[in-house]
Amino acid sequence: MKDTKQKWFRDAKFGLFIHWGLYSVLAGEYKGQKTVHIAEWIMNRLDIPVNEYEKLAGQFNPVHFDAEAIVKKAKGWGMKYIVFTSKHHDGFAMYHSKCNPYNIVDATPFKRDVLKELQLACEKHEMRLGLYYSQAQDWHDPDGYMALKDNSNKNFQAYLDRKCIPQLKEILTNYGDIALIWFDTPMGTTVEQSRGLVSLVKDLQPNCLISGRIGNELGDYMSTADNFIPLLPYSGDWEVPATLNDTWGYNKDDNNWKNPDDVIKLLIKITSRGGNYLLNIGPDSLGQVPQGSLDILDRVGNYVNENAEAVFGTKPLAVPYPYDIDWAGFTHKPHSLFLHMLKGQKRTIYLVRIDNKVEKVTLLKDGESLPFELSVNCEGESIIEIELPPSLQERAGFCIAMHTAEEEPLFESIR
Ligand code: FHN
Repeated sequence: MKDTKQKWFRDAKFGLFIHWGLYSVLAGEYKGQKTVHIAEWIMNRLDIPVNEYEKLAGQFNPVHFDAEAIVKKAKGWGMKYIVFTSKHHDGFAMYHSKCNPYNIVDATPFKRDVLKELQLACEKHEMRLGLYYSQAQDWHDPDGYMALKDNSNKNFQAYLDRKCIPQLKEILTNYGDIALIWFDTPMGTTVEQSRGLVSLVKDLQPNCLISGRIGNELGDYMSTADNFIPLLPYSGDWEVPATLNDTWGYNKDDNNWKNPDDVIKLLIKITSRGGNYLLNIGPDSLGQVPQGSLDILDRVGNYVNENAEAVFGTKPLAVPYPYDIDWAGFTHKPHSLFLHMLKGQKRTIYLVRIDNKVEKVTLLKDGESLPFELSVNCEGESIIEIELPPSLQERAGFCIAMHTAEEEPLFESIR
């Protein structure tokens, strides 16, 4: 079990991932060829030579980038942290790196340190900032790993010494408090190399968390596979990185946006199993966040804000209930059991074999009391029946709070 020993991470539940880099210039298409894979992988998937890909820097001029607007949006959606790609697999630094000129300040006409802007905006709006850093894959450095290609002749340690370690020092020294470093795809990183990176991070910023994808079981918390939600609660600290369409980096042709109700459902599933949901946006080459993602996040943020009490700082249930039901999710805090209605129901809701003395049932968003009855059914099971008022029947996206005399919820199933 992974334990960050940091309450903020365990309570956070909801964060914003930002995948942004040179790949946004291509937006999924290079010389008339479209990538069918995630757009930030276009250099690898379409075998774009380094000296060709590098030229994108000369065209990267994201004049509409507005760090503060993004941070304010994230705050408004109820998110508690932001994770930004300081360097993705393509090797291009999205900050002013002094040890490598392949970066947004030295290599583009834009010349602005967007990470510095993000740091200042996060500080202003009290938002935690985490940094994604691709520690193993670097398609620009001749000795960085490149997935799906031959890496046998690479001197990976030379790349670590020459680029990865100096850049990590920069991002951990020049950008204020970094809440976490989001390492990714460790590939052939040895235990010793991973340990070296961990010590480097902790020496410079002892409170900075390290994602599970440092590899070699050395992370502070578990990162699930992309868009993967464990079926059952997982004790310890963990996070699901997830997309809102089918790519992380911007792809002009990907409009396969998730339904906001489904995203709410996923958020509650993750929260009810004890994890955090790190939801991605991929700004375009002008720095604009795609409208499709803004629309979804506005809707999700609405649910989160209306029901913040039942999302943040909550715990998963200690008692098992059927986690495969798709219309309800549960979270709890001492003396409160929260029932998230994820799909419309046109009937009375029953919690069965309930051993709680329920004192009050309310609609969380406005405190309206809902009628309920504690009784024993013909099978001799103690039940609570909650009658949905007509206005809530067949509706999804609301939360019912049950106030209980006991600290912990005690029931076996829901019908
Ligand atoms: O290869 C990356 C991918 O581009 C993206 O950054 C995701 C985010 O979790 N991580 C890797 C694949 O799992």
